[in-house]
Amino acid sequence: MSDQLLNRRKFLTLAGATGLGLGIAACATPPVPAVTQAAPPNQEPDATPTPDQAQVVAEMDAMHEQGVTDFVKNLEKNNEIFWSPQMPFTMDGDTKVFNITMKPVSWEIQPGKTVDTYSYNGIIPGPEIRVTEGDQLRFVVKNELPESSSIHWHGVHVPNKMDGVPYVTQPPIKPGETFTYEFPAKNPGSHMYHSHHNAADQVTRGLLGAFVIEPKDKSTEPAYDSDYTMVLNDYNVGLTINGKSFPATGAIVAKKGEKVRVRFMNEGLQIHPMHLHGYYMTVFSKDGFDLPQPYRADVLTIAPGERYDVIVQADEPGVWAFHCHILTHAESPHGMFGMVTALIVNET
Ligand SMILES: [Cu+2]
Repeated sequence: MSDQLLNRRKFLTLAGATGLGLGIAACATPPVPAVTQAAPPNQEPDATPTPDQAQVVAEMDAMHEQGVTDFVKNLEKNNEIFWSPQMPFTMDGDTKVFNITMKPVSWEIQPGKTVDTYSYNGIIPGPEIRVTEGDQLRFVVKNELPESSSIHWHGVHVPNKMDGVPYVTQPPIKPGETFTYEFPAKNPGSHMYHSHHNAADQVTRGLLGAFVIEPKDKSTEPAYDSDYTMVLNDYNVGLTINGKSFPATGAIVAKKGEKVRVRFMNEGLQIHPMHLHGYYMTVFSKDGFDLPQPYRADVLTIAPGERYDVIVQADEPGVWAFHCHILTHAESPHGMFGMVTALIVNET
């Protein structure tokens, strides 16, 4: 995908051509100059800022600009980790064997903001599990955390004793212990895996990841050229997409005409209405089940635990903001932050 990445100059050209800077400025809350004296009737009050107010405006705008500049400057580097790698496996006969270690990690959410937290195999989200319907799967799960845990395969149809809920279907995996899960990949779709022990804390600390079962017969799905997963989170590691907060987020980079598939997954504690500027998303699947009738939306609200699959037909070149529309999750007087990314559509 790196050959699709914009270099900085191209991005800036696009940003200028598409009014990215103007769009962002328009989203900010401009400081309202104080009216010190009532204007005569039917006359506009004098909105000319005083020198002090102009200084405030300049400082606020500079902070907004800095965020976008950092996002652009680091986009290529950020994209290398923003889009989760797939979890490697080995074969034991016909069984795909995955090793998952639950362990502490020092995780950088954005430059200058690093948290000591939990992970699967050292990254947040954990590596994406991607298998094919009908595969036989084994997960060898080792606990190197200072507390017990378990893994629940959210949305995946498993035998009851593999469901990963301590004291309901298994004992907790205590520190230092290993537990093995084994089941076939039965139902295709966009699913998740996460802790089901002290979950409000553990999941939002980073014990979460995507679990995609591709259908054996791909003709059952809409056509697409590229496939991106966005895991949303909002508590212990903050307002993040794929474990990162703007401007440390990456972006979808597409060629004009490309059909982009996006899989939204909410592992947080709040709803997140994800809004794509300039486009509509064709929503065709919820929780791994194809909808009887796809529908179009430019804001798609994803509740905790939900997954949605959409297709975006990338026809209009430019840099398009793509963010949670709870605005306290996306923009402050200091500029954009948190759950903000972009769809970047190149001419070629
Ligand atoms: Cu949100």
